[in-house]
Amino acid sequence: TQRKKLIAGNWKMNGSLSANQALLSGLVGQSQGLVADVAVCVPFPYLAQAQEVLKDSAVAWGAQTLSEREPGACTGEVAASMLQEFGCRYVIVGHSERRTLFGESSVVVAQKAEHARVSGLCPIICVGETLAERESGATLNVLKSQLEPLRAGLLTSADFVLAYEPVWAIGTGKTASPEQAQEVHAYLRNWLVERAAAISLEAQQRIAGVRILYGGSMKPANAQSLLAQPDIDGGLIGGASLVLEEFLAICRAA
Ligand code: 3PY
Repeated sequence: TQRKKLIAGNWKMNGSLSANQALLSGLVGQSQGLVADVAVCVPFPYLAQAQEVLKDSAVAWGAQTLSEREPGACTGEVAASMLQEFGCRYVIVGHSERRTLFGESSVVVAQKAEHARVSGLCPIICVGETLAERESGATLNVLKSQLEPLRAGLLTSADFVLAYEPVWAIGTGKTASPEQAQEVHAYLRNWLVERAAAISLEAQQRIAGVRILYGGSMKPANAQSLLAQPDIDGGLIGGASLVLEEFLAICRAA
């Protein structure tokens, strides 16, 4: 299966109206001719701005989390249907910062992904191990337990993206080597195929199209070697997505 690569920026809690304007319009101006799909995941208050600037371009946009609950009495939360109204294509769920700083469990992450799916959004589901887990040889078991709660409906739809983000490589400047990343990506792909096969033949066939991104300090200097791996279908880009030239360089490497 040929999978089109996806480069998605994760702005995290960064940006301002004026800085975003420059970054987004620069992207629109310079993203012609890119082979990969490109997206930016911005803070909630900037979704309208992203929609306005990107609406006639090939660049998609999305959010960085959403509520696992139905709309209603839930102060401070944002529902999938609201993201959909702002034209979001993607929404990140279960980034390690959400898991560690806000206590999101894998069960909650799976609920969020399900809400996204039901509203027609494509969740970018993040998984990854800590340094201690890697060093104790627990990496694959940790990933498996993070994937386990994902619902059959989501797996059958195959309208989701997985992102492998080793926690020890997030915001640390450390990157998994292409071989380390490929090993994990191959495991994740295999998990998806086996799980989908247990659901239905249709699910098994569709799951081959699901993209698995690498995230964790991907930058122009290491993008090419990571993206050359057979099971790395793109990147979820932190810091480098805030710098137009760096983000574009990664997009061009894909
Ligand atoms: C990083 O690049 O550090 C990220 O966390 C991307 O999501």
